[in-house]
Amino acid sequence: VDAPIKLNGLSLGGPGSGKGTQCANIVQHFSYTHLSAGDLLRAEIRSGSEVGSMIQSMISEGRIVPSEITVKLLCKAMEESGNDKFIIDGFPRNEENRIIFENVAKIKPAFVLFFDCPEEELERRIMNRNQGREDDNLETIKKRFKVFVESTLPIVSYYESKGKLRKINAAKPSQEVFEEVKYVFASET
Ligand code: UP5
Ligand code: MG
Repeated sequence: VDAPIKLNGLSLGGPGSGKGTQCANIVQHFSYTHLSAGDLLRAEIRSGSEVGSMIQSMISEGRIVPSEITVKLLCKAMEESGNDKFIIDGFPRNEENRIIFENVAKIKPAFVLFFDCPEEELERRIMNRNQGREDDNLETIKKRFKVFVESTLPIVSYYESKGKLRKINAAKPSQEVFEEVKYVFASET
C-alpha cells in the first residue's frame, strides 16, 4: 500500500454548516490550499464542458455527482496548486466517493473536521446567503439535507471509528467556530 504523499485534512458538515467560511479562515493562518469540491463542480459548469450540464442538473437536485468526475477535478486542482497540504471541503460525500478517493487517488486524510450544526440553523444560513446558487432554495435545501443524513453522515461515522474525526460545534458565531478550528490545527500540524 502506498504511503500518503500529501498532508490532507477534510472539511465535512451539512449544507451551510460553514465549511467554506472556515476553510477560508484556515488558509489565512496555515499553509494549506483549500479545495472545495462544490466550487470545482460549479467551475466545471461555467466552463461549458460536456459534463457541465449533467453536473448542473444533479446539483440543482442536491444529488451527488459520480465520483470519477469529482475525483478527477480534485486531483487536477491538487496538481496545479503546487502545494502538498490540502484542506478538502465537502468531499467525500458517500461511501463510493470515499472508496474511489482512497483507492484511486490514494488519499487518506490525516484528520477530518466535522462542522456540526442543527438543520434549522443550516436552513436559515442558506436562505440568507443570496449568492444566486441554484441549489439555495427551500426545496433543494431539504433534498441536500436528506442526502447529507443518508449518505454523508455514515462517512462521518466511518472516520470517527478510525479516530480521525474532530467534531466542531458550528452553531456558534463564525469567529468562535474558528477558535475551535485553530485548536485542532495546532495539534494536527
Ligand atoms: N455562515 C457561515 N458560518 C456561519 C456562522 N458560524 N454563523 C452564521 N452564519 C454563518 O456558509 C453558509 C452561509 O452561512 C454563508 O452565507 C456564510 O456567510 C454563513 P458556508 O461557509 O458557505 O457553508 P458551507 O458548509 O460551505 O455551505 P455550502 O452551501 O457550500 O454546503 P454544501 O455542502 O451544500 O455545498 P457544496 O458546494 O459542498 O455542494 C453543493 C452540491 O454540489 C451538492 O449538493 C452536490 O449536489 C454537489 N457535490 C457533489 O456532487 N459532490 C461533491 O463532492 C461536492 C458537491
Ligand atoms: Mg461550501
